[in-house]
Formats: sequence, C-alpha cells, structure tokens
Amino acid sequence: MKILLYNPDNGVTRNFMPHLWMFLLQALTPAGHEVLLVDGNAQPMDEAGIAQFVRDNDIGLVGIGAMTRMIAKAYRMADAVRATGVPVVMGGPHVTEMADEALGRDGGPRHADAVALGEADATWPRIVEDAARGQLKDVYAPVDAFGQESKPSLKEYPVIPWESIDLKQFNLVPKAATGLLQKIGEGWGSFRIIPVESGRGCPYGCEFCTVTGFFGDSIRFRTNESVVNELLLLKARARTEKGQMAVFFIDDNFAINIKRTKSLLRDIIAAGAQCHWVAQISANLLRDEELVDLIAASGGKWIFIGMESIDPANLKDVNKGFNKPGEYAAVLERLAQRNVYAITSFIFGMDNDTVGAAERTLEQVRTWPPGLPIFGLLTPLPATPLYKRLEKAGRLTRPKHWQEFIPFAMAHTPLKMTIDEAHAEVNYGWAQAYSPEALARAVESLNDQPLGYRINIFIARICFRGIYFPMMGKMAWVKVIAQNRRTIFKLVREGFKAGAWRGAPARVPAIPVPQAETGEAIAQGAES
Ligand code: B12
Ligand code: SF4
Repeated sequence: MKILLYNPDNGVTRNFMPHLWMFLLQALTPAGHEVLLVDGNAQPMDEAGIAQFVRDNDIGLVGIGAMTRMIAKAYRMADAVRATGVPVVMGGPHVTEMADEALGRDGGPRHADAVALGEADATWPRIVEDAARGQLKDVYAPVDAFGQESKPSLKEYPVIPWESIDLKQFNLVPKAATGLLQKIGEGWGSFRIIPVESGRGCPYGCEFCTVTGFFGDSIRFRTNESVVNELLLLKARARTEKGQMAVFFIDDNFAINIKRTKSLLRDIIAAGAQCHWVAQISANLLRDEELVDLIAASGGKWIFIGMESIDPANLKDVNKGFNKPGEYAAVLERLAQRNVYAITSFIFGMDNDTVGAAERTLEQVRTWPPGLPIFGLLTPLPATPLYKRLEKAGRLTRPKHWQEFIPFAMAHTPLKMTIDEAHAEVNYGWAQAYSPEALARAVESLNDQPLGYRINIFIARICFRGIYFPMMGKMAWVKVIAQNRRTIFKLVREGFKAGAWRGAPARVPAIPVPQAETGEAIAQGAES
C-alpha cells in the first residue's frame, strides 16, 4: 500500500522546518508499504491538489497531523481526500484532545476515518496493517496489555534513514540563489534545519501548555549513542550534498536533566558530531556555566527561552513562577560570552498585563545582548488548564477559535485591558523590535565580533520579522531590503575589508554574572 503523510500549513504562515512526526512514522512503517511525505509548509497544496496527488499516486491511506492552528486546514484537506474514497487517519496534539470533533461525534461533520491518540510510535504499525486489510478502527489509543496508557520509552528509537530521505522540499536556500551561492562558497547549495528529539515530556504543567497533558510528566530520553549516530548521519548527508545543515533539538526542555544533557553534549563532542544547533532550554537551567560551555563547544548557536513575561505576577498566574525575570539579563550575557544567542519568547494579554506591557518589555530587551525577541498572545488551547479556567469564568470570546484561524488574535478577554489593546501591544512589540533602527542596533552591538556574526544576526532578524510581517512575494522583500539599506551597505563595505571575517574575541561581560547553580537531577523549568 502507498501511504501519504501530510502536514498542513495554517493557511497564513509557513514553518521553516519539517515536522519530525512524518519522518518518525515513516521509519516506523512496517515493511512492504511505501510512504510519501508532503509538508504543506514547504510544498503548498490545496484541496484539489491533495485529491489529485492521491489519485495520481494511487495512495491507499493518508495520515494527517496538525497543531490546533492548522486544524481547520487539516480538516478541509482530509475532507478532500475522503471524497476520493481514500481513508484518512489523523493524529497530533489537537485531535488527541478533540477526537470527537475529528470523528464527527460532536454533532459536526466527520473529517477522519480514524484518530491516533497521543504518541503513535506503537500504534502506527497497527493502523497501517488495519488500513491495508480495510479494517480501520475509529480510535487508536496507546495502551498496554492491561489497558493502561503506555508511553514509548525512547530507548529503542528507530533509525531515521536521513541518508536516503528526499529532502528537496525542505531546502531553505531560495531556488534563485542556489546557483550563485554554489559558485561563491562551496557548501551552500542547500541549507536545511532538521528536527531531532533527544527526549520527551515535561513535568511543569504551565497553564497554557498542552505538553504536560500530552506527553505526560514522565520524562524519557533516547540513548546518547542513538542521538550521536543521528547527528553523524545528518552531517554525512550534508557533506555528500555539499550543503549546510543545522539541527533543532525539539525537546521541550533540552536540559531538563542537566547531568544527562551534559553527558550527551560530551559524547557529541567526543564523536566529532558537533553541528550548529538550536534548542529550547529554560532560563533557570542556564545558570550552569559548565552546561553553557558544553552548549557552545558542541555547536549550540541559538537557545529558545520561553520568558513569557517580565512580570512575576503574570508568571505566577500561569504556573510558570520558576521563571525569574531578575536573572534573564545574566543568563543571556552568559550565553553571549560564548557567542550563543537567544530567541526570547514573550506572551502579551496575560491577566496582569496593562497597556504599555510591550514597551516595558522592550525597555529590558534593549539592555540585553542582541537576540531574536518574539511576541505572541495568550491562547487557550483545547484541554489546557487555561482553557478550562477561562471557559468556567465565561471569558472565552471565540471558544472554537481553531475553526477559523486568525494569526495574533485573542480568543478571550484579558483582565486589565481590552482585546484590541492586547493586539496593539503585540503589534508594537514586533514593529519596534524589528524596525530598521532596531536591526541596525543589533548589528552594531556585535561590532567587536567577526563580520559573520553580524551578518548572522541581521539575516536571522530579517527572517524572524516575517513571523509577524509575512514577506510574501518579491515586492515585500524589496521593501524590507530598501528599509534596511544602510545596515546592508555597511555590512557589504566591511566584507571587503581585510580581516573582517577573522577571529572571535571572547566578549567581556557587560554585567556581573552570578555563580552557577547546578541542578544535577531533574531540574526546574522547561520551555516550548
Ligand atoms: C518543534 C515545535 C515547533 C516548531 C515547528 C514545528 C516543526 N516543524 O517541528 C516551531 C518552533 C516553528 C513551532 C512553532 C509553534 N508551535 Co510548536 N512545537 C514544537 C514542539 C516543541 C515539538 C514538535 C515535535 O516534533 N514533537 C515530537 C513529535 C514526535 O511529537 P508529535 O509531533 O506530537 O508527534 C507524535 C504524535 O502526536 C503523533 N502524531 C503526530 N502527528 C500525527 C499524524 C498521524 C497521521 C498519526 C497517526 C500520528 C501523529 O505521533 C507522533 C509520534 O508519537 C512541540 C512540543 C512537543 N514536544 O511536541 C510544540 C507544539 C507542537 N507547538 C505548539 C505551539 C502552540 C506552537 C506555536 C503556535 C507557538 C506560538 N505561539 O507561536 C507555533 C506555531 C507555528 C505555526 N507555523 O503556526 C503546541 C501545539 C499545541 C496545539 N494544541 O496545537 C505544542 C504542542 C507545544 C505547546 N506548548 O503546547 N513549534
Ligand atoms: S515548561 Fe514549557 S513545555 Fe513545560 S509545561 Fe511549561 S511551557 Fe510547557
């Protein structure tokens, strides 16, 4: 049987990275079946397109996975597939919580023939065999022989055959630039960010997050060896293709167990498996100097930190009191000293937010080493404690907000400002943090660094700007380039100066860095 695994875009924005679940399920598919992958983020497709694809390729089963914000598109695509007579199985965080919606048991239309609840590593082979026999069940739940929920230990992790997977659709180098870049610099024919997981689970239960409910609070890790081998495989592939590759460790908190993370990073270094990587790590764990040293030595370049708010009252409200705004600056400085920078994520529209929250946040951000601040709105995702609290309080204004996805739009009323005011805060955050002046300041703040670092922060800022101000089409790019022409000219001019690309002096800390406080067992905090 031929199987199509499809991940939709949300119809508005597109991800920069393929989704791990597709590669994982492909690797877990029993022998004798062929699996094709289409990620709508890389290969846009509409309803007619998917129906045609299914017919042209003689597909016998379609698997669709989606987050809440992609679910409306996912349902439309599922409907189009089912109209061709091919069964659809859906999985992922949204349908796990809203299985009745997907199966049409809530009074609405049915979109899926079957739903895979929770982690599908063990159920996927069964689903495939049932589908091949024409005997799909409605619901597949990961349970053991006693009917108890069971979670994969990850000790036996499948080998994802990166050496042979068709990754063409995930190349981030624009087609028009590929030829030129290949001529300029060996190794820039392609650039891909590949998701790799080293563990699952987070015990913290932040009020707005689905992770604790979905993956459970038991943390599970792959063996160091299996992670290292995967990195070696990816590096070999990038070398063969004369391309570039970076890894996104998608663990909710890559350093949730500091001792184990250090041992993994040491093994990566020992095996020569270093590559440029990004990971999510909570601020409190980055107090550990040795951990930060190992991050830098193993290739860590960007750390995603879910700061959420600079207001401790807000953090307490959403059960994330382990974040200490007072230490954010020191943490970021500690990373920057090793030329590791942070993607700092903030949420507006929290219950203690008042008008001016964005400017107050930016005042702090401007004093920190340059990074990539991102701003979102508090969103009640289905089945989260936040959703339940707001529903009980009658504060949900769009209780089924996922049925019509609107980017950066509140679905409930904040306590101390209006919905419009919350929208204005998020707009202000993005507009100020990504203005040509802010970009110029970020580049200038790295004047003591080699040119490559300055170019890196500039390109990263331009790309991240697109999260809020989507840059669709050539004209949008021309406009952004024109607005930032001063910074671009400056970087180009410097590129011609001798020595501009050389040497990376150690940065002198701008502020005193408190001593490390290591947590060797399961440490506090996690991000996503
Ligand atoms: C990496 C990641 C991203 C990446 C993009 C996704 C990517 N390309 O991988 C980035 C960083 C861009 C991102 C962005 C966002 N993300 Co995100 N992200 C994740 C993260 C950390 C890992 C995803 C992952 O690969 N997990 C590991 C795989 C193995 O698990 P999985 O995807 O769940 O798949 C398993 C099962 O679900 C199931 N399954 C999944 N799909 C399918 C399909 C079929 C057919 C079957 C049978 C089974 C199945 O089988 C898999 C194996 O067990 C998750 C948290 C997490 N730990 O999962 C959040 C998570 C998915 N993100 C979330 C959110 C909210 C967002 C944002 C909206 C955040 C924001 N406010 O901006 C944005 C939206 C992006 C967009 N374009 O619209 C939420 C989604 C919750 C929800 N109900 O939708 C999560 C769960 C985190 C959270 N805090 O709750 N994210
Ligand atoms: S620490 Fe991160 S992953 Fe864990 S519950 Fe909180 S937001 Fe979710």
